[in-house]
Amino acid sequence: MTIRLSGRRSRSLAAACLLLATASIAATACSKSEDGNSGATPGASDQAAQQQVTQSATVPAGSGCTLSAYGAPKLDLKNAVVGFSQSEKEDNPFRIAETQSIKDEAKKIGVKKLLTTDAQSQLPKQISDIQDMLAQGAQLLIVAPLNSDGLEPALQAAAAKHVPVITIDRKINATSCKDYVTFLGSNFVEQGKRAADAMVKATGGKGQVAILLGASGNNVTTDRTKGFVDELTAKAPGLKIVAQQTGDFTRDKGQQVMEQLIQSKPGITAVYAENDEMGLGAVTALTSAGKKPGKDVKVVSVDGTRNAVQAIVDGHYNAVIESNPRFGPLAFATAQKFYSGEAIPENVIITDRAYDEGNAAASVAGAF
Ligand code: GZL
Repeated sequence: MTIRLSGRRSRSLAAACLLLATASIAATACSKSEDGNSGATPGASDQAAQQQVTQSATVPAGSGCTLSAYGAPKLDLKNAVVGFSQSEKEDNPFRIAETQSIKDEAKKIGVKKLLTTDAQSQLPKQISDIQDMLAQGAQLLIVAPLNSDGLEPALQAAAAKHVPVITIDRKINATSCKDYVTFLGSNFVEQGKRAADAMVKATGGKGQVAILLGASGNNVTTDRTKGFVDELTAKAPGLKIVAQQTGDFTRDKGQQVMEQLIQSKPGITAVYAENDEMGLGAVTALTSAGKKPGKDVKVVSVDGTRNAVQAIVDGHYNAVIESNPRFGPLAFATAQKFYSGEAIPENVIITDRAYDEGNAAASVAGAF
């Protein structure tokens, strides 16, 4: 069961909307277009744009996860020790913005102590990070999982101490309201679909496209690929996918893979990168090879980092679909609701924006 709630204005409104919506109160102030993902165009005023989530249904009575069903003790966040487990090293603006958002909201709420760790993209380290924070007394865990599988030892350690886990960013293959309370994140299939629509617009639906896949082992890569491939198959059979290779969500690997593809697939006229860092690496490779990214080779990616949106403004990038990492307000608002006894939906899906040549200049300040 998924719930969405829209509220662009301020983090407090988004949080208030979440509280209203999942208490099954008609939150017209928070409601927005049903699809939510129409991609409200960000404006320069969105400097501190918080996450938008769009309500698509009230929480049916008796569903969702409550504190008593989960079996955790009540907790006043102001007197709590909260642990945040980051998955990838913070040389990716997505990760930097995500961690900062958690820190900022913890400070705003006045959490007694926030513990933070970074697994440096290593699953064993994310497991030990979480176990270490539990040993340090963490009473609530917010986790950005590296992979969809493999966190069981950490989840079991949290359950043994009746410490709830809120997952953000990537979805884990585990049991909601037992191994974790809820998933807060984007609709990644939708992101892939929207990237394909942007690619069709940029290419006129013809040419040869290479896909720079994200890291393996997580639902983000799987879903962004599925969304893109299915939409292209349906909408633009004249746009042929000639290569799919992982760039591990990093700029260096994205550049390396693009350098190889330029040699092996010289007919490439478009690149879909499953995150901005790989897309920017591809731009470097294309430019070094004497090509004109954004012009003779179209580039579309996902995240919404400032560097990628600026590349649209500079003319060597074509479109970016946002994957908003600013989970702080929503994560803590969800925790506040959970501890107040409200039922939390299994999935809380955020609404992501989109950037192209029509809005990039006015919106780059709102990118991260
Ligand atoms: C998406 C997140 C992805 C980002 C990448 O929620 O998991 O991981 O899109 C990051 O930038 O590497």
